[in-house]
Amino acid sequence: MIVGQIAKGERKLALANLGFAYAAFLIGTLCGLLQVFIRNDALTLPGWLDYYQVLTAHGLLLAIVFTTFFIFAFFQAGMSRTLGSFGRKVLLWNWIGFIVTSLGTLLVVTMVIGGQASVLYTFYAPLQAHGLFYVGLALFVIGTWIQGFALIGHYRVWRKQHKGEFSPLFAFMTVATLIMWIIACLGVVAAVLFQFIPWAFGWVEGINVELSRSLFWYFGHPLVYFWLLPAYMAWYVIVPKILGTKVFSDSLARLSFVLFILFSIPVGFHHQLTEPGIASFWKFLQTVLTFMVIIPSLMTAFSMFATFELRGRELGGKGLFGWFRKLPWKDVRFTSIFIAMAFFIPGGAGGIINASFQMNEVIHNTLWVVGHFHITVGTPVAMTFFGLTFWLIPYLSGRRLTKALQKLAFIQIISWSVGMLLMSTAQHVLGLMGAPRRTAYTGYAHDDALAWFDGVLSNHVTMAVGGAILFLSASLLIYIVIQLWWIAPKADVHQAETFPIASSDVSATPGFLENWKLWVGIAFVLIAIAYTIPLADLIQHAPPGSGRFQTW
Ligand code: HAS
Repeated sequence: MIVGQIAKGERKLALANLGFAYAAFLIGTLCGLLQVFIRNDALTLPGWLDYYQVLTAHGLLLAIVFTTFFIFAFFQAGMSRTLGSFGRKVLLWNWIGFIVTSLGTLLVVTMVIGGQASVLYTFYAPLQAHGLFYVGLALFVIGTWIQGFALIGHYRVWRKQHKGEFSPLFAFMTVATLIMWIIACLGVVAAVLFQFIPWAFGWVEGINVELSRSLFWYFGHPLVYFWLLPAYMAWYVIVPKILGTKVFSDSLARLSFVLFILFSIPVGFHHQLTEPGIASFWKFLQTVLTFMVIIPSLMTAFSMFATFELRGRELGGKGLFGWFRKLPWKDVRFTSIFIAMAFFIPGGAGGIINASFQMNEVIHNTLWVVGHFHITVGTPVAMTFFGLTFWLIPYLSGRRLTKALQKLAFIQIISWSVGMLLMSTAQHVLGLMGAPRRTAYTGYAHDDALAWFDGVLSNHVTMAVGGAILFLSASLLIYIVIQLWWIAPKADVHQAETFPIASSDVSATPGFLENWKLWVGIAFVLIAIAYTIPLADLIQHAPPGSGRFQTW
């Protein structure tokens, strides 16, 4: 086996996850293309296909399926690379988890395509999907838990064999992300098992709508960090290696992940600031905690700037910004991720606006929010995953990113950036003017409303042009993936792609950062403070449960 390569079992497993991820990506982006044209009034769907069906498929396939399968591929390959080969048991449980996750996904997608579940990815009650849609969701989560626990098991074995040592940064970050994911899913599992399934199968008559939404958002906000943290792992651990340097600060990196475990969960009410049934005090408390979860992202930004500047100066960059020119711009593995980071500056600033109580009144339920998530999950996260794809697939398939493919990769990331810039800017501006989200184009009969769409950027055409460029870019990416997987030339020993992991100096890292019991304990205390009373209120003072609505 080539040095730094991982065992065949893990390679197959990671590739299986990637295959699922990119199949979902292709269908999901096609749904996105349909949507922008429908909203632009340029396309009318045939009677058997509904706008909300397409929107549900788009959100689920891209935000949930593409991300989750990609993340597990990255974790499995990286854990095997940094902690050593999986034992038989770990590998088997990972496969079982993968199969359960896939079965759940197929069930969910079948229900959506069959027109039984046009409830969007937030599946808000009282919209009601077929019971099997919720069963599929439960299987999906259980499958990820199985894979997650198998990876944590691998880490535990390593720690037993390496008493007193810090785990490699990649493994530490994987475990932190999985811990957050497992705690976060408790909310959605409770809602699906105890509320949605009994209600959808007709075992109980009504559903407590506000409770189900609160349990969803208990999960829904950390969900966005489940997407973000693997991207941060690439920024902290992979990017410095590509630059030829080490991690800026091991303790800063570990602390930022610990802060995500603590503060990413007790903040879900910032998605419900306009909803009744939750007292203002609890909304305020969770808004304050939301501002706490911004801190680890600011620490990450600081760490990235420091890495770039220090390395650029080492390479001879002079003056205030001379270091900038010394960065490896011709390497698509770096440039893709840099662009991803740059998009997160307005993306993160938008998040801070959303979280600000009064400003949320202006943007809530408007296209602004759609713009926001396209420049958070849709670019910083997705484009980091593209950047990883350019070396991860060759690493797993034993092929090479040739010069010609690298050129195509550049076209792909640039077209994605242009498409996203056009589309998300139009969405932000239209949202500020009041254009609603989660609706098909309604014709906007009123003159004042029609005037929103006269601006250069504030019109649905810009959005549609952006969406079309994005779809072309997505198709190009699929072409590159196919090439790297099956067609590009095989790499010999000298050309073989490596899994780039930067070295990280742990000499000043305090031991308590790897004390999981401490962090999980504090996380549960914060969750109890933020959620016990408001959830108890929602249960105790519940209105009569709502009946079922199917609007499609
Ligand atoms: Fe958000 C709604 C608040 C981050 C995703 N968010 C959403 C929804 C999604 C989403 C999907 O408070 C819609 C949900 C739905 O369907 O209803 N969001 C925040 C806050 C943050 C935040 C405070 N969101 C994200 C991330 C997401 C994501 C990350 C996906 C991955 N969000 C909200 C709120 C709502 C919301 C409200 C509800 C709105 C409503 O009313 O419906 C923070 O985590 C952001 C902190 C980030 C920063 C940026 C740091 C910058 C970095 C880059 C450094 C760059 C470098 C490159 C080094 C402070 C790390 C240098 C380059 C140069 C060119 C110089």
